[in-house]
Amino acid sequence: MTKSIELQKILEKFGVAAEVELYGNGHINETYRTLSNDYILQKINTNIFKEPEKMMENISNVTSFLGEKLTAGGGDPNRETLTIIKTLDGKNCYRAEDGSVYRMYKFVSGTKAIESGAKKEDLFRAGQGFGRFQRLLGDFPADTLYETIADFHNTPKRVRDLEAAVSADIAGRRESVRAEINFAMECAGFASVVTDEMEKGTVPLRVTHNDTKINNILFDAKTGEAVCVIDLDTVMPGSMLYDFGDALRIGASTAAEDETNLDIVSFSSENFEYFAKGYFSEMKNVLTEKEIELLPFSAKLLTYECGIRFLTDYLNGDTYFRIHHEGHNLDRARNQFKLVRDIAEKEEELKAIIRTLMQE
Ligand code: ADP
Ligand code: GN1
Ligand code: MG
Repeated sequence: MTKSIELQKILEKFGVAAEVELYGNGHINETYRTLSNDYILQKINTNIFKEPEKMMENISNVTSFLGEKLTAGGGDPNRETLTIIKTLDGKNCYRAEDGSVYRMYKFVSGTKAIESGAKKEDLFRAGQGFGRFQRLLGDFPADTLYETIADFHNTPKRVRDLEAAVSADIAGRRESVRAEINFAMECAGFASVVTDEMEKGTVPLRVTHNDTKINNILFDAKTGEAVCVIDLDTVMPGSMLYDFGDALRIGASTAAEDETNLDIVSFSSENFEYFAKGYFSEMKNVLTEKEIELLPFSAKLLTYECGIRFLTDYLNGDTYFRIHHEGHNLDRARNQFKLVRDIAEKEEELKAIIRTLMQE
């Protein structure tokens, strides 16, 4: 069966007949849009998400909860949160005979995703958008959430995964990335800062998104306002520091995540400031002292964590993140490590920005 016929058969399960094309730049799922721009069809990556039905139940519960809050606040749930299109037999996703799993969402129209090169205004709006998302989920019953990926932001565990990949050297690439491995290990000392504070209780567990890269929030194509937080696969209990830091990883970078000219890769303190301003407009009064203190650090931690995940995947032979060319994961890792160095140099400046914003 050709891909197109195969997809038509899948679409029928959702009661939709339409032409589709590949869409978006996600690293995990396979995303299609209908040419009519009505629907998004996604093939869920079941190597990563082992129990997609349970994950979809999380997403269904979270989007229903958000929908009610948005309606109560005069918002538009059809635009401001994802809407699942169920299969004709009432399920949140369709499991084909070969085990592949598909889901469908309403296409959030009149919006754009920002992949890189975000401006400070975009960062303010992204901060508002992700902040609002967390605020609205502040009283969501966290214990009802299924953990879609265990230890997702457990950075010390990510370091151990890297060590295991280095030892196994399954793709025979270890010697070519000695410098990167050494850098990763030199930084490992700060990997446990957030998990340690969470154990102490100074950084509380909240319902968080856990994958706040800037293309996981859609902006109004005309006004530029943040409209809808998408990619809800990893909504789980976590720290707000994960969401704050991860959003800045690409949002405050002066270049794309896979830019290989590292001279043009740096961390914009101005974008950091604007993101924090937007985030504070929703969450300032909710944060603990420790969370506030660790905001600048979170950008470094999450960038480091992502860098070591790319490096680990490179060593493992590129089995996790979608790549578009040989060495893509290594390019991404080097890029993230350049940013880590830059954030480290700017950490005092970033702390001063937060102090000033706290006084406003
Ligand atoms: P991945 O897990 O692979 O990152 P995403 O769910 O983030 O998959 O989708 C990939 C891209 O598809 C997004 O960055 C966005 O550009 C686009 N997209 C996803 N869902 C929608 C939607 N409901 N409406 C419009 N665009 C969407
Ligand atoms: C993946 O799914 P996507 O492309 O929005 C990854 C994130 C990484 C990011 C790096 C489930 O995000 O954790 O930070 O790539 N998502 C998952 O760009 O692993
Ligand atoms: Mg995504």
